[in-house]
Amino acid sequence: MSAFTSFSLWLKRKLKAEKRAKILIVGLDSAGKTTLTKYMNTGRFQDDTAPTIGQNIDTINFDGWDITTVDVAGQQQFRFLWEVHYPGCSAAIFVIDSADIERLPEAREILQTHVFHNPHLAGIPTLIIANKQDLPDAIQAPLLIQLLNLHLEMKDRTFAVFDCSALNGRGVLEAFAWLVNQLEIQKA
Ligand code: G3D
Ligand code: MG
Repeated sequence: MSAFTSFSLWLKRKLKAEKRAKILIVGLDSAGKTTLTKYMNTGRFQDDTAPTIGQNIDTINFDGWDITTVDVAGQQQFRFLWEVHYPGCSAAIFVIDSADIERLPEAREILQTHVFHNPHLAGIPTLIIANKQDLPDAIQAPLLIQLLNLHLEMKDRTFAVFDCSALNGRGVLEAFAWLVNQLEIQKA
C-alpha cells in the first residue's frame, strides 16, 4: 500500500469517528456547485456567487454531521487542483447543469475521468445532482442516467441521481439525506 493510500485511509477513519466527512464537489463550471453549497449553508438561494477561482472550502452541518465540502473550480486550468483534494474523501458529489444539453458530453467525460475511473475515489458513494430543474429544458434523472451511461458505468458503485434546484431548493435536502445515510452506513 502506498503512503498516499495509507494517509487517505487514516484520514477517512479519523473523520468518520468524529462524524465528520470530507466530500468533493465536482462538475463543470457554472453547474451550480457553489450555489448548492451556499444553499445548504444558509437554507436559501444566494445569487451573489462569484465564479470560483481555484477552490471553495466550506462546512455544511447536516443531520449531526460536519461535512467539509471542497468545491473545486471546473475550468480547465484548475482541474489539476482536484488531485490535491482526493485523499480522505468519503463521498463525491457531481453537479450537472441539466438544462445545458450542449455541455453534457463534456460533463460525462469529466465524470468518467475524475470519478468513475479515478482509483483514489474507487468505491465511494457518488451523489449526482441533476441541478437547475427550475429551468424549462432541464433533463430529468431517468434520461440523464441513460445519456451519461450511468446504468453501465456505475454498476459497481453506490450512486443516486436527484433532480434538484439550488435556486428553489427542490430535491436538495433529499439529496443530502441520501448522502448522510451513506456516511452512516460507512461508519457502522
Ligand atoms: P459553479 O460553482 O458550479 O461554477 P455557480 O456554479 O454556483 O457559480 O452557478 C453558476 C450560475 O448558475 C449562477 O448564475 C447561479 O446563480 C446559477 N445557478 C446555480 N444553481 C442554479 C439552479 O438550480 N437554477 C438556476 N436557474 N440557476 C442556478 P450567474 O447568473 O451568477 O452566472
Ligand atoms: Mg463555483
